Order: sequence, then C-alpha cells, then structure tokens
Amino acid sequence: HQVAVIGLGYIGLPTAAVLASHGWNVCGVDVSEHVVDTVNAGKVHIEERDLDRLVCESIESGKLVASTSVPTAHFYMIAVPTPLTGDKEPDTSYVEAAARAIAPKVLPGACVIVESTSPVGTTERVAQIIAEERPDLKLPVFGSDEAGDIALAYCPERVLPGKIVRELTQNDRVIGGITSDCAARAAALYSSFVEGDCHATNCRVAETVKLVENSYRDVNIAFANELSVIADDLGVDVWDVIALANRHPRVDILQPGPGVGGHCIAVDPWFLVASSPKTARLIRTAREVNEFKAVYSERRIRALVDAVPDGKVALLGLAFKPDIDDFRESPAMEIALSLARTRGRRIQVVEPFAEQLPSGFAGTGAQLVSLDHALESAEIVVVLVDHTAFKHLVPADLAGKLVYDARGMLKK
Ligand code: SAJ
Repeated sequence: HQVAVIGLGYIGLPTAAVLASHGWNVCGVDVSEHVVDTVNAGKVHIEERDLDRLVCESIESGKLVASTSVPTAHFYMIAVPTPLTGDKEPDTSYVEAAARAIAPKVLPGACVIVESTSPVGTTERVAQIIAEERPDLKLPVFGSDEAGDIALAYCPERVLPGKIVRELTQNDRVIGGITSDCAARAAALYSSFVEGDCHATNCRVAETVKLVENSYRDVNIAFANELSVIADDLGVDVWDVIALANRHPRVDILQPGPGVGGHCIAVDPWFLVASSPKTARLIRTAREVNEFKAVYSERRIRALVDAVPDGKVALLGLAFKPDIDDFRESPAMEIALSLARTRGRRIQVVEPFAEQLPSGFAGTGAQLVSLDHALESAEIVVVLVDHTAFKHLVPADLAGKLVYDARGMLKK
C-alpha cells in the first residue's frame, strides 16, 4: 500500500520514515528540490534525534522515496506549515495548495488526512477544494453518514521536538473524520504504527483539540511567567514560591522563562483567538503575558549590562528550549540579537549547539565563545536556556559577577 506524505519538514519527514519502517511504501513530497535530493541521498535537512538513521534505513530499503510531484496513493497525509499572518490570522494557503496538488491524482477508495495544525473547518475546506477540482468524485459530508468515494480526516501531530521519533509511535492519537467511516479508514493507517491508543471523533473536534492542547500549555506557562514578574515586584524568589506551592497535591505550576518560543505554543493559541475573538479572552491575554515576558527579561538584563560599563556579558543559550539546536522563534535568540545590535563588542554568546553565530549577529562584534572562556572574562552572566551542558554551574562559579537567570537553573 502506498502513502504519500506531503511536506517533508519536522513532522512530515519523521512520519514518512516511521511509516516506511513499518512496511508502507512511502513517497515523501516536497516543493523544495534540495529537500527531495537530500532525502533521496539518505540524508536529512533537519536535526532531530534518531531521524538520520531512520531516513537512511528507509531509503536504503527502498520503502521511502522523495519527489517534487504527488503520486497516486491509497493514503495522502498533509503535513505542511500553517503560519500566522501579520494580523495573527492562520495562513492555510499551503494546506489548500496541497489539496489542489492531491486532487488530480486521487482515486476512489483513497483517504486524505490533514496533520497540519489548522483552524477549525480546514478538513471540510480540503474536501471542498477536492470536490471543485474533481466533480466526478462524491465527497463525504460533515453531519451525514453517507459514504463518499474518498475519505477525509484530521489527525493532529502531537510530537515534542527532540523526542519526535519516539513520540510518533508512543503518543495517543486523535482521529477526526468528516464522517465516522472516514475516521475508521484513517485509523487503519495510524493503528499500523501507533502504540498508543487511537481515539476516533469528528474532524471539527479533532481540529479544536490540537489548538486547545497548545493553548492549555501556553496559558499555564503564562501563569508561571506572570508570577515571576509579580514575585520581582514583591521581592520574593519565584523559584522558591513555585517549588513550595507545587508541594500542594493539586497544584502543578510550570516554569517561568524568558518568553515562549517554538513554532507551535506561541502560534496556535492565535488560531483560537482568530476564530472566536470576543470570547477567547484568557487565551489572548496569556499570549500577551508570554510576549511581554521577553520584553521584561530584556529590560532586566539591560539594567545589569548598563550597571557595569564596558563589562563583558555572557549570554548562555540561544535555542528556544533546552537541549535542542533550533534557534528559530526563540526568545533567547531575540534577546541576544537585540543586545548584540546595541552592545555588540561586549556580548559573548555560549551555545553548545552552534558551530558559529547565526547570520543575524554578523557585523555586531558579538562572539561565540566556550563556557569556560565566558566565565573567565564576563562580569555579567545571563542564563537564557538551561541546556544540560550548563547545569553543572553552581552559584559559587559566578561569585563576584552580576547574574540574571531567566530559567532558575542555578537555583535548581
Ligand atoms: N516553556 C517554559 N516553561 C515551561 C515549559 C515550556 O517557558 O515550563 C517554554 C519553552 O522554553 C519553549 C516553549 O515554552 O520556549 C515551548 O516549549 P514546549 O516544550 O512546551 O513545547 P514545543 O513547542 O516544543 O512542543 C509543543 C508540544 N505541545 C504540548 O506539550 C501541549 C508538543 O506536544 C506539540 O506536538 C508541539 O508543541 C506542536 O508541534 O504543536
């Protein structure tokens, strides 16, 4: 049986490789020739634990091939980006383009699955696009039990960057069909490689579930971030407050940081806000609180930087979270860049996951240095990311220096 995975990014490529390793004949499709050539050479264009080995094995076994054109397949899986527009509205143009690319190839009996995080109603929109392009096919209709010629379902990805390959098979999945028959047909694909449970529902519920999961995390992180600002006002230690509050059996507060990064938690809540702007008040406010935390952290750091004229400033970490080499959508990176632009010659970045400073730092005078070098020369030390490589540091290592620890790493 043939599966076409449209989009070979952080979700599509691992999913294609996992499907191939479970015996499916997989064609991974991407608009980028560079991506297609890289994958066909058995290599990866993204960093993710265990992914290189899995892709290499799948290509060598002949179960995975990559192409720039969509083949005819039994299952189509859409895993393309759904970014935010400048007005904080979801941009579904890549999903719609994927639907248009699939439409000419799809045969009766096929199943089209959307995995991309999407506003509610997107799976039905994909069905509508295919219906427009293929008047010969009968499409399933939401709310009706009549079978269509093809099945359509929404099955959101839930994997954590850094643990994608493991979580792809181990997490439970939610499978939302346009009809219950559609959900059952999509479940046949997922149950072949998912060790967690597959929960069937309708596509609108499944679309909402994905947005709710990431909004839930964003709201909870916002609570921690707001607490950290309140604690500063009150002159109490937020890490002590959270650790002790969490000794209550029904309290489980997350960790404050320099803001929320990544491609999902800081984006998906806006999809809910856009769909229900008057009612999604807490979710909108949480986004604003988390965005403010980055501004607030930078303000605090600048106060230290300005307190020691000419002192070197060590910035520990650029990644959007610990032990990952992804610097995109990272509050640590934004803060570091902003400081480098104005205090460049004083800035020393320590980032074990970077071989050189990202291009944005060019011409600022900022340097990438080792942790030891930074500790020797810097008078101000800022922890932006609690990478494992920094965790052996104890307050005594920083004696005599001004310290801002956005992650509470030294405390823990
Ligand atoms: N963060 C904090 N404090 C915390 C936890 C996280 O400041 O206590 C920050 C991190 O430093 C990072 C950001 O939040 O900047 C997001 O990190 P994360 O580990 O919470 O999440 P992601 O973006 O790596 O992955 C999330 C996951 N969603 C949930 O946990 C609900 C993952 O399961 C999703 O598949 C992924 O989004 C996605 O693709 O939607």
